[in-house]
Amino acid sequence: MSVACGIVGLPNIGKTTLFNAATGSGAERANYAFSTVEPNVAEVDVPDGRLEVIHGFIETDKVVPARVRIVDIAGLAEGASRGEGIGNKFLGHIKETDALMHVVQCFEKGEVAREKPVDPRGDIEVLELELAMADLETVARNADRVAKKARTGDKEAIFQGEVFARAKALLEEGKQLRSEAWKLDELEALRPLFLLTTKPVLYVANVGDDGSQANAKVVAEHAASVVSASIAVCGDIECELNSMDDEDRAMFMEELGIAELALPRLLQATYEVLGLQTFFTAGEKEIKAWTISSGDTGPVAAGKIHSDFEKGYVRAEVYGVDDLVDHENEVAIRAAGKLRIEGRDYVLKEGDVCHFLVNR
Ligand SMILES: Nc1nc2c(ncn2[C@@H]2O[C@H](COP(=O)(O)OP(=O)(O)O)[C@@H](O)[C@H]2O)c(=O)[nH]1
Ligand SMILES: [Mg+2]
Repeated sequence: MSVACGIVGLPNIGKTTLFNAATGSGAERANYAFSTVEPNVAEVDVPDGRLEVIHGFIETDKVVPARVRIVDIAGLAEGASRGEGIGNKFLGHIKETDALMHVVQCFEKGEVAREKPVDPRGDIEVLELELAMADLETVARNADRVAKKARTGDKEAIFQGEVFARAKALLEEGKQLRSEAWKLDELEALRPLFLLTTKPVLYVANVGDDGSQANAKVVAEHAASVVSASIAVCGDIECELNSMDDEDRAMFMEELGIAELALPRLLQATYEVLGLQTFFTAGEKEIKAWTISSGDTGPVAAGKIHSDFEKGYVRAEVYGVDDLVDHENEVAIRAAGKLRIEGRDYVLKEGDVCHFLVNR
């Protein structure tokens, strides 16, 4: 199952525009393969130049990038958590995602006029309060459930009750649970609740063509203050660039001083906030990018390919993409002593190319 990322934010601030820009929906898009699962769900290839570098040296039938699922979550207006309007239905969609992209309006002149001046910090607060209130409802319901069991002396239920009580108190203050220090067993207790405010968040400052640098700075400062990441993107320009052919796009990007499209940066930042990294397998059938968590060991990585591989893992032969560039093929890498043999405890490095040897 690929990593899933939910786009959240107040209404009319460019969520759907960003979704379209990122997924190529509504435009002919040759650069990034995507498939629309539902109107608001798309799977996008994670652009990774290293795949083509590897392909430059190793013949293969197909090149398979990693994929990220992006969900455009509408309906999160102020009051959504109280079930006003269509909010609650959409809160359900966010639960299934691994991370949130919180889009914040930084552009000054939208087509939909705002009642108040653009206020990134205020907007972030309003939306995060909605997320906290939605979580509060979930936590309170579950606290009632485990309280009954705790009265029978059930140790697990007693522990869960304590964790839920602490979460409830924090949410009542409007706090985001991800900002709290939780122990591993406490996180385990919270995990089945799929709480929104525990998900890692990437703040996306939607800056528009007027620059809006001051507003973007406010978003960046907020992100830094809560130890999260932020990124500035111009949603509507990206969307327009997406509808062009390669030649026009290159010309406009040069004219506008845009060095690269936002999607690779967005996905890279998402990987970072999620603590994810990539490893590759390369053979004559396919060259493929796989997603793992930072700190994952050889057996865990092998288990991504086939669940049996985790238990059957014997060792891995590992090299870096740079080694391939230097030596041009695996035989030469081995001859140069650069092919590493790694056991069960090996912690993968970003961009490792691996052959796993497994007992089946
Ligand atoms: N000026 C400007 N307008 C934008 C930008 N991104 C979105 N908009 C406008 O904001 C309005 C709402 O956009 P939409 O993506 O539908 O917002 P959503 O409700 O958050 O999904 C549309 O009229 C867009 O044209 C931007 O980067 N700059
Ligand atoms: Mg929308």
